[in-house]
Amino acid sequence: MISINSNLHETDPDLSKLINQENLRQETHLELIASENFTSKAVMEAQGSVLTNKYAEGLPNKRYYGGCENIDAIEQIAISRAKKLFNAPWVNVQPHSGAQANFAVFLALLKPGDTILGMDLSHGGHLTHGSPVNVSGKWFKAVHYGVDEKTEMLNMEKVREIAIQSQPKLIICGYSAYPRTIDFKAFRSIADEVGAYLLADMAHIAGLVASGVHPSPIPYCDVVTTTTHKTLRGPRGGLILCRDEEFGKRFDKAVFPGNQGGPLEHVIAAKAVAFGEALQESFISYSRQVITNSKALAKRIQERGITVVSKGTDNHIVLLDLRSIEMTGKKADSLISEINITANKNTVPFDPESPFVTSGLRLGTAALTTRGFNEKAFIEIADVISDCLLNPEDLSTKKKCKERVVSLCNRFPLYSKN
Ligand code: DSN
Repeated sequence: MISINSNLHETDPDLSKLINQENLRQETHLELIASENFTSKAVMEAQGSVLTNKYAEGLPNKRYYGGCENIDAIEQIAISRAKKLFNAPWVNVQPHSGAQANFAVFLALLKPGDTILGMDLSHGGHLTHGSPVNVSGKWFKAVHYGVDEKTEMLNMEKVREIAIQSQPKLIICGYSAYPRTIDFKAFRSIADEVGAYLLADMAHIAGLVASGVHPSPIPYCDVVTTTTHKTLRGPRGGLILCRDEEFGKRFDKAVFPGNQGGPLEHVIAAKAVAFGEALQESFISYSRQVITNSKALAKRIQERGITVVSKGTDNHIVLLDLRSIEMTGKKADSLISEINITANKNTVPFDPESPFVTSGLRLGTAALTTRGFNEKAFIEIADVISDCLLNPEDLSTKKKCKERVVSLCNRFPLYSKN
């Protein structure tokens, strides 16, 4: 008989088997999706705890439910650690995701029909920054800036011109496929000039910001959103930060009751664990290594004759422009998946292909750096990817590439067995 004390493999063997298979997949594949990472066992332990049973609508010590004394202490730890980590006077740790954090900001600062200015999705922006298929593009008048066609980097004078022309109420910076440093100070000056609020969505670079290896948006932006699971290496979730405590209260209301009900306190506990880990010295070394690895990967791939967007990287992202080898992102994605490498096809700036086909492949170094991969290992990964993409029809190359991937995975095991 199944009881609440039964283990998953007794209650639901099918699901248990699939989780074990996914565990094996993660161990035996090279994870290069730029938005993914591997959390610690401690983070997963907190997330898989009894905290999942508890309702706690409201904020610490201001709840709509009884029995919240432990939850309050846990959420308060998450808040204090996030404040310390990002040097932010106000934070809300409750957003279920980055998309919901962004929506809470829109709810707090905008009315339907207002103009927002963000980066074009096809140039590296995010769905929630005004894409026509997202609520941000349906309910607001979304205007976009892109990167410069020649440098494939942001041209702040061009962003300024578009801002002056469109007079947005909110300017969004922070991206999903932009490999270069973001000049938050320049964005602030444009926002001031046109009287707009400034939002940084630092989801991709949050871990790098926490470690001080990328400039922080906090001093320059009215509000900052992030996910917690990318370079920050926490559980899947969102976070809102702000430099002004009074202003921050608007976002508290927009998260709850504006946009969410009961917070996921088990996830908030896991966020607290991750923030605690990110406050350690070792996390700074980790973030530095993420960038060292990324630069090594970009350099080697370019030496092998594959174009890298903007000719390099300053963060964890390396975006390949496969037009240089007359291949689509879709084909490249499928080729590397055959040799146990996981990444994603991605548009490149001014891409002639559709978002489903694309001309790019987005790679990221955060996850494998957690596994212990150093720049030497990343040079080997660059060679394996190049061999695979440059010889798409050669079965013997494919076989050798896969053997090298297996050997790399064995050399850098993911989770210990105990
Ligand atoms: N879809 C995520 C990414 O892969 O960058 C961002 O939300």
